[in-house]
Amino acid sequence: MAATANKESETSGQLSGGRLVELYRTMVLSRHLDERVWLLNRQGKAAIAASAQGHEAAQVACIEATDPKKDHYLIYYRQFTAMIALGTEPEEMLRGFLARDGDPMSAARQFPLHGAHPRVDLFNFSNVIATQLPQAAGVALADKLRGKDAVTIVFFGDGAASQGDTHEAMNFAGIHKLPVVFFCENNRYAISVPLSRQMAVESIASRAAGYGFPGVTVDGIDVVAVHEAMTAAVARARAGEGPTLVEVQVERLLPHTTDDDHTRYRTPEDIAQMLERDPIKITAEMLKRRNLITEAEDEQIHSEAKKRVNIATDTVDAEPYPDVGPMFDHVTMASQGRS
Ligand SMILES: Cc1ncc(C[n+]2csc(CCOP(=O)(O)OP(=O)(O)O)c2C)c(N)n1
Ligand SMILES: [Mg+2]
Repeated sequence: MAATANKESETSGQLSGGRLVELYRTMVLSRHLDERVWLLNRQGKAAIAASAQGHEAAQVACIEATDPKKDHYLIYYRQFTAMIALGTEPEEMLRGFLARDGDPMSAARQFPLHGAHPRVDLFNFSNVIATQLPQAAGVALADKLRGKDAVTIVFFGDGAASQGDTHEAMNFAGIHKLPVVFFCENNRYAISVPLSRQMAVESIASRAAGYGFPGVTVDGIDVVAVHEAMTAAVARARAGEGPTLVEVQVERLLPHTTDDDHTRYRTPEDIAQMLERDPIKITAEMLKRRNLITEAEDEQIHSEAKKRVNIATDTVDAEPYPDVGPMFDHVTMASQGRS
């Protein structure tokens, strides 16, 4: 084992060296768990998955800038890393993918990872894109009316940015100066549709001007930059100054879902360039350059994550499927006595 690096004591923005390493640890756990889910899909055990590979740095830095004890989070289907950063255990994630009874989000009755997770304050969400944005404006309005010290963070993609719901939510939030941060993970694709076919403007952030609040574009593979932008946006919302649109430029390293093949619509050059922007690789290099971890410590972080994922997989794989009996519990038709 190589010698322990001479730790850098300086902070990056408000992030200490120690916190940066912890964020990287979460990113690596997310990556290994995400890879495992894709393997489980190929084994016929997990029905479908959308990956956060390429979005890890942005998500972990976003959550780090918030206060999970006070704030609210409305996610969509690609927030695998954010869910872990908020305290969702690997077993809980896998129970959804492997349709086990103990799935905390929907008791295995929905798409994997869909539903609500009250313990980590995740709202129920829809697979219908952009529906979470007006809901987030509503949550922020309720907090404002009640005088609560809470910020709502709503996650959405570049494709969702073109939906009417997004306009309505931002317009309303701008008018009422709501304590909400619109966090757009721009991976340049909405399934197979590239950004150039989704919008005629340079950036998603530029649209914020039309709603009367600031918009910023940040490199989403840079943990420090995303954290800084989110810290400013959250502070603005907490101070009663209103919303901010934070657009993070990320890469979708894998196809849209396990059902997709992106080599049918992305060029080999596009794929090669995107792979250069893998946030795990970039963050590891940054931590080593700053003497925050050694090569051996990096290997250890990876092996601990793999071990954690193996334990979670073995545990959940041995658990029972839900009984058929309560299948219609909580379903309106059944409760109305109709079959
Ligand atoms: C209203 C609506 N239209 C179409 C779809 C089908 N659909 C599912 S995901 C998706 C792409 C979303 O892209 P983006 O918002 O960029 O998020 P990403 O998957 O890239 O993270 C589409 C069009 C949907 N779920 N809901
Ligand atoms: Mg997208």
